[in-house]
Amino acid sequence: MIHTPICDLVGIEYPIFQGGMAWVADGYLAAAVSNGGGLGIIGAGNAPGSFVKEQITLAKSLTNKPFGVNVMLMSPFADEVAQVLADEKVAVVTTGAGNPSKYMDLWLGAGIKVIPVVASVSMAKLMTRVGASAVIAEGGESGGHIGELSTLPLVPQVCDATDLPVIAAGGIGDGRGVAAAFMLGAVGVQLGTRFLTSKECTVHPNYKEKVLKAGDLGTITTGKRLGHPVRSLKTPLSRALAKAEYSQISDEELDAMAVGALRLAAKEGDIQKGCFLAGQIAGMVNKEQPCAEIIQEIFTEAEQVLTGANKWVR
Ligand code: TUI
Repeated sequence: MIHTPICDLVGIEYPIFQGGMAWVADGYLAAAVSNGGGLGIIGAGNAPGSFVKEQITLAKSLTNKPFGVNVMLMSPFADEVAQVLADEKVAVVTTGAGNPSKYMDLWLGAGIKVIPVVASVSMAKLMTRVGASAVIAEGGESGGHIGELSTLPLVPQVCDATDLPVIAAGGIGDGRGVAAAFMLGAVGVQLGTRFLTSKECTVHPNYKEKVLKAGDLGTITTGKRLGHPVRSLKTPLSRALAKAEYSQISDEELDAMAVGALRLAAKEGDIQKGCFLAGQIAGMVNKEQPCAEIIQEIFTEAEQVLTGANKWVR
């Protein structure tokens, strides 16, 4: 059995978090992951505080286990969402796409464990200084907004830079990836894309189908010119965005091409105009499974891999 300090820190059975995917990770998915023994996480994305509060109420009605909420720091509603989380005293807050320092006093004062996503050593050091409980080191293999580094070089460098527990994310899709993360010094993992295709995930069926059918080269990164690179599935929209990036169109026009596209993918399943965020492990998932089964399967495999890890050593 794999048991690490992150299990005790947040009160979970298996050291696995479900990524707080914007427009995808609702209270229903978060509760299913928490009931399966991991840490379910509601994705606040660009939603207002009232929506996040509803999802917390839904999750609380479906599980007695701890769950978390991810704050997308580029959201125009980040301030009000931050206050809702303090009022609701959620067990864990994770953050993404920025620096959460200004909310630390509020959250720590409410007794919340704050676990920011970091994409660099400098951000890991800063989060250590401002009182984070752990950090999630997320490599650019992941879906959505990504940093510069890949998981393999990022995780050990973050582990060397902080005494906090480190959770690895980006490019982890099965037990082999989990075992690899532990080899790099992580004490937990966060998976997004693998849970997007779970039975309990309420995202539009077209989104799940596109992820399940994607191959190894099924994703593309766009948005670098605007300063926020994003990984998504290859679709008519993402191909058009990739092409437009090297054209003469203005930054404003480029930005406008993607407005509302995430909602169109997640809620309408719009194959033409939707933006289907997904990580590189999309090529590794080919069936819809219950969250509890995903967690069991991953840790059974990780244990086998770790037990036999010395098979080449003579
Ligand atoms: O946040 C994510 N993934 C996301 S957010 C999102 S919504 C969105 N949609 C379109 C454009 C932008 C966002 C979809 N996917 N992952 C966590 C993550 N955080 N990855 C990288 C970072 C990160 C980057 C820079 C964290 C901190 C950071 O600090 C920079 C600074 O100095 O503020």
